[in-house]
Amino acid sequence: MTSTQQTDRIFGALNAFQIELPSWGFANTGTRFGKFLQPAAATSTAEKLADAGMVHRVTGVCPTIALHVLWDLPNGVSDCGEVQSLAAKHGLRPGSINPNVFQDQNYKHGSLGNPDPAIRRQALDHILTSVEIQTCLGSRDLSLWFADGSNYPGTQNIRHRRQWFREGLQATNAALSDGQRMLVEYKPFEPAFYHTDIADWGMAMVLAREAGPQAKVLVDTGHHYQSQNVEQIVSWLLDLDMLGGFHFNDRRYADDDLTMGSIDPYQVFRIFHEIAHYEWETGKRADIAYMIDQSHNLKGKIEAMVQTVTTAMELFAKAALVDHAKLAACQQSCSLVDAENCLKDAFSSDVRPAIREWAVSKGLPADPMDAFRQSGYLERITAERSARNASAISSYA
Ligand code: RM4
Ligand code: MN
Ligand code: MN
Repeated sequence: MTSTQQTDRIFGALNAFQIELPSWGFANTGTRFGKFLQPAAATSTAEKLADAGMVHRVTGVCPTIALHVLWDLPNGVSDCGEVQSLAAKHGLRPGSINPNVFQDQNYKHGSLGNPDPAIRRQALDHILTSVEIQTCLGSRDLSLWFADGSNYPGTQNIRHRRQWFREGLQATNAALSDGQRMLVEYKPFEPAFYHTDIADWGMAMVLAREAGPQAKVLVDTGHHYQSQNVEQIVSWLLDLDMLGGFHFNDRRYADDDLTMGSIDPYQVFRIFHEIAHYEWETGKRADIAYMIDQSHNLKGKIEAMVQTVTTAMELFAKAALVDHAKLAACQQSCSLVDAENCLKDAFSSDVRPAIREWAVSKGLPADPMDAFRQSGYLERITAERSARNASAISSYA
């Protein structure tokens, strides 16, 4: 491939690439041992939207922001107008809507999987309110993550809980309008440490299929056991038309919420490659929501997000460089070294110059991190927010 062909491919890939920012990635977060406070962290929904708008301005590929209902729209539907206008003010659109059925004290033993029908109803009502929010904000996706599970063997009826989940998710799918989707996320453990009701992609897929045609699976890259082959899951879900979206972050041990590609960028490349190869082979466009779900608590919030988006663009661009025809032929003839090298050649290409050219051609800064640092934004918000952040609660005790 000539370098002009490479540049063309990278431009084509980036023209079609968008990745959604999480509102919660701009606020103070921590671990279960405590929160680490940053002087510039966002302290309100308005500030989260402003920060996300800044990331979009310097990168150009983050036009939507994921919202967590309880944290960003605490008054439910009546907050929609304000959120909508704040998003517009910062050049954004509301993205996926994330119900919160894990924080209320009632959810100690679960939400949709709780043995108490009144608590299951409370959870479903919140989810249905979230669908109303989704409708009034014009969001396409409802993004569902459940903390449900149990901590000790024998303490819950796993089959009954599965059936309650099926009922709740069916009711959710029934409430969706045409064009809306619901994405079912899975996670093997934490906060539940014995069994989690939706523990892996198979359980998520069965429940999504039972729920109805608008339900798909959401793959959070941090929600797998050690050494799981995530791109194989991606390939299966693509083939089954059940892949709805991603939550990107990186992990070394478990759900570490580290910045995307910081530990294993080759894995993200392999995921993007499987999607690109599927699109090349089928001629179909994979209808996938790419989202970031990170809670980097040591890196500066906005810098980490700019770094993440830049990493995502680079890995997506690299995946666009794979020679699919050559790879398909090598796979067919079992030419192992040559097939693998199709991936390695693309992965080792330096795509940064072409990405800079692409950015400039769109009127974007060639270097997003530099543009952010030169903008004075961080100094301004640090001055505005540091007093508020200093008095925030950092201990969970
Ligand atoms: C979970 C999961 C969800 C996110 C919550 C806050 O681990 O990844 O997607 O909404 O964290
Ligand atoms: Mn997630
Ligand atoms: Mn997670």
